[in-house]
Amino acid sequence: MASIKNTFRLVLACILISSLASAQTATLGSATGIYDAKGGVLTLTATVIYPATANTVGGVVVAAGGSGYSGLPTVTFSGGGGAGATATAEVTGGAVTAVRIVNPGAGYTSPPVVIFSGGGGTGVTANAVAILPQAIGFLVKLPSGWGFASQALPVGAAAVTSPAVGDSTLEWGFLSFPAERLRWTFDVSYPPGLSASQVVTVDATQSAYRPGPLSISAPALVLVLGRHSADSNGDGKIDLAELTRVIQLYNTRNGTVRTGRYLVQASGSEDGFSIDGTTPNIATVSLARYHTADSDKNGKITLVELTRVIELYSVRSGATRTGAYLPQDGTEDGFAPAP
Ligand SMILES: [Ca+2]
Ligand SMILES: [Ca+2]
Repeated sequence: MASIKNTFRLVLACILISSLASAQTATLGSATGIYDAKGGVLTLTATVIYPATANTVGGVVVAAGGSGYSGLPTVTFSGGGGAGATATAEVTGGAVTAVRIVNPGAGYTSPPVVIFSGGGGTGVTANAVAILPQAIGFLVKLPSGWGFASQALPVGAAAVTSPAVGDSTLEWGFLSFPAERLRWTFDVSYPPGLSASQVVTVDATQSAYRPGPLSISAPALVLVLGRHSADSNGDGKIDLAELTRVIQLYNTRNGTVRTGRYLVQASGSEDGFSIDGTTPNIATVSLARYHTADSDKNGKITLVELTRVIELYSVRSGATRTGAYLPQDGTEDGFAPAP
């Protein structure tokens, strides 16, 4: 019995070592990496990749060594839902004393049956130990004002814990999931009027496959403001027609006074805004969202703000005016010239 116990300990040690050494990742992605100043809904993708040892045969425990073995019996595996596992037997004193895994295989969802053939002896029995997934967690923290909207889980996955609509801390827990990796998408809503980069964080300690390494890498997802309000056609450049539209907003008058006032117009205008010729210059207004050019967000385009748009319009590449811009945190409008 002592040798069987030693073998069992050795197998457990091998399982532990291989689990700790294998990698897993928990990542959050966005197809575009950008959001819109108008507010809206973004689809994010969560992915958990399991350790290389998941769903493999991690070891074999010899239950009875048998007797009469003059050569090494051939070891094969049957069932268990997977394939590819191979192993060799060790014989001492006519009995099988150990089975060494050569290839752990893949896709096992339960321990396969261990079959011995040949070697001249009889009576050996052994049990395979499969390394099986147990649980997956995933925890995401959204920026202020963002909220969970909906999700689409893949076939073969069922969440026992899921976020509710409007949650800003999103937690998932899975007890069943496909082999190798779990990937799903979920939609989050975000408010209008944002300007700086938005950071969605993944809690690495909560976003992991168990059993698995104790710490994993789970980088934050940074989303940048994708489009200047003046860039009506969304090509990353301010052209003359787009600049002219901002000048039109700048020239808004209330009577004889130039106010530069504008209003949000959900549809029917090229930039989602319209001229406000009725609000007096001195009135204080609050809009549902603001034109990117209106960097102090007071509902009015001033000369300084118009000048900034002209600066972006005037960006050159060599001798050619391009009007190209890029998202840039820390500037008055969240953008910078892209020469
Ligand atoms: Ca444009
Ligand atoms: Ca303003």
